[in-house]
Amino acid sequence: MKDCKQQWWKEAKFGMFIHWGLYALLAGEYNGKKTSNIAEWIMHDLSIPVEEYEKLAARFNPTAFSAQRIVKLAKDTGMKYIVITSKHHDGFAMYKSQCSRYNIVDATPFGRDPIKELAEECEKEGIKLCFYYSQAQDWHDPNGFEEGTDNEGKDFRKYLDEKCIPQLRELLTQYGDIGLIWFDTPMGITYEQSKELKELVHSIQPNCIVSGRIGNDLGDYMSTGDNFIPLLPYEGDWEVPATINNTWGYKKTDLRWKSADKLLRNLVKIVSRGGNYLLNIGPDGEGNVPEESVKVLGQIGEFMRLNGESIYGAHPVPFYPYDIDWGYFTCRKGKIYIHVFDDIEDVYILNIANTPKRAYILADHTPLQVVTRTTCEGDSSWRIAWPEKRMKQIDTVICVEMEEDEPIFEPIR
Ligand code: FHN
Repeated sequence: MKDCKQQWWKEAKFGMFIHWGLYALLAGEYNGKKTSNIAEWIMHDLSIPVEEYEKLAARFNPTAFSAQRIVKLAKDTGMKYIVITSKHHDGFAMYKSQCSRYNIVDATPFGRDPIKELAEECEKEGIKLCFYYSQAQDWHDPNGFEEGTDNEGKDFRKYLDEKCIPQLRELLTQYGDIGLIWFDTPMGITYEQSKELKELVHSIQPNCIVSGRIGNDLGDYMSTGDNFIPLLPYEGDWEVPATINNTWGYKKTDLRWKSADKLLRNLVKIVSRGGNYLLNIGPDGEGNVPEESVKVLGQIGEFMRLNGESIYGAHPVPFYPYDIDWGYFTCRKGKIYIHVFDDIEDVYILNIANTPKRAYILADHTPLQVVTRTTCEGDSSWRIAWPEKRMKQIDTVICVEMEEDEPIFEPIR
């Protein structure tokens, strides 16, 4: 069972992923050819030669980028940490790197270090800054791995020593306290190499978490597959990395934006099963966050402002109802939160033997009556009726308070 040992991460529950790099300029299309895959893979998928892809740097001038706006967006959405691509598989560093001039400060007309700007803003706003770093795949470095190609004959050790390790050192020493390093696609990395990277991170910043995809099951927590939400609670610490449409990097033709309803259901579903939700935005080549993502995140933010208590630091309930079709449950000591997404007449909860002290709608504290009932077979239930008028919400959260020390339990059968 994974235990990342960092209380901030266990309580945060909701983070912002940012995929941003040179690929944002292409927005899914190169020389008239469109990629059918996720946009940040365009170099690989359309076999763009390194010397050609490199030329993008000379055109990359995302002057609309604003660390202040992005951090505010994360904060207003109720997200507690930001994980940004410091180097994705294309090998381009989105920060000032001393060990490779292939970086946003030295190779572009932009000349600014967005990671430094984000670090300053995150520090000011109390958001944890974290870095995505592609440790194994590097399509720019001749010795970095590339999926789907024969990596035979590459000197991966040389890549580790001359790029990966020095860059990780830079990231861990140039930008203050870092919440976590989000490693990805470990491919053929050996157990010893994953261990070496993990030890490197912890030797520089002992409290910095290492993501599940460092490889060889050495992560401090478990990352599920992209957009994969487990059916039942997993033990220990885990996180779902997820897209807001169907790509990570900006792709102008991908307009399949998930609705606020869908994203909120995902968040609540994940928290009700014990995980964290890392939801992505993909700024465009000018540094703008697509309007559609800003809009849905705004709606989630509204929910979080009124109902955050049912999410941050909340746990799964230790009893059955993962498969009710109208909503989900989260809890903390002395409180159960019933998340009602569908339009149901009244809320009927079976197989719960606690005695509620009081119940109310979390968003506006409207009191609710809970009728408890125990049959002669020993089945206990709660029935909660709605008030005559209620605020329209995607997820109406009912908070039921019980005795602080009373565990949540099923009736004896
Ligand atoms: O290949 C990457 C992909 O581009 C993206 O970064 C996602 C995020 O989880 N991780 C890999 C695929 O799982």
